[in-house]
Amino acid sequence: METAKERHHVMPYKTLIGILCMLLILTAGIIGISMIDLGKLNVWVALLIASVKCSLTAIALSMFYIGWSSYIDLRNVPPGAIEIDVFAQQFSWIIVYPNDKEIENEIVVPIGKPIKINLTSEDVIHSLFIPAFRVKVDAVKGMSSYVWFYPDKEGTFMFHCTEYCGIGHSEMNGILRVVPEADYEAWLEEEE
Ligand SMILES: [Cu+2]
Repeated sequence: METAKERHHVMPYKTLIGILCMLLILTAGIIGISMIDLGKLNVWVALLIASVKCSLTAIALSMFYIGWSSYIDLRNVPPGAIEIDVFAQQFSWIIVYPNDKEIENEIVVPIGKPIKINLTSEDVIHSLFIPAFRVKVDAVKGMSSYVWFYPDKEGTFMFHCTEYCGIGHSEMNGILRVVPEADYEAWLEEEE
């Protein structure tokens, strides 16, 4: 799997896509105007048709651009993210930290650092949902997925499995604690 750093290099493409969209709008406008037979149409009607064409093209491309750039933001993990491995299983979450500390159903993260969660499943399909940070991703056996979020508020939040995975599904919940960095470091070194 490519690293967070490699993925981050996709960011300049947003600018490239913006420029391409502008060029496409311009081209569409020029083609639109050149296709109109000015001899048969009043010039103002011709300009109106051309501008409507340009506007529709611009709206469609803007919608695409907004959707695409939002998607890229969701998928590009900022550099320096703390990587935490999460293994979903019937019916709990195994969390493995960068120092190999392993714990069940509890994610502890420092405030103000991007967090990347690498996710997979040990059995059936599960889905990790952290409503407080608006992220949700499926966990599939034999497949590695990921999601990232930025914990910008301290506190205790819930996370849940949101893919029906069997009789204990509704109990497949955990606690996410966002703490000051010093507390996180101390917690990481604690024996469970
Ligand atoms: Cu589940």
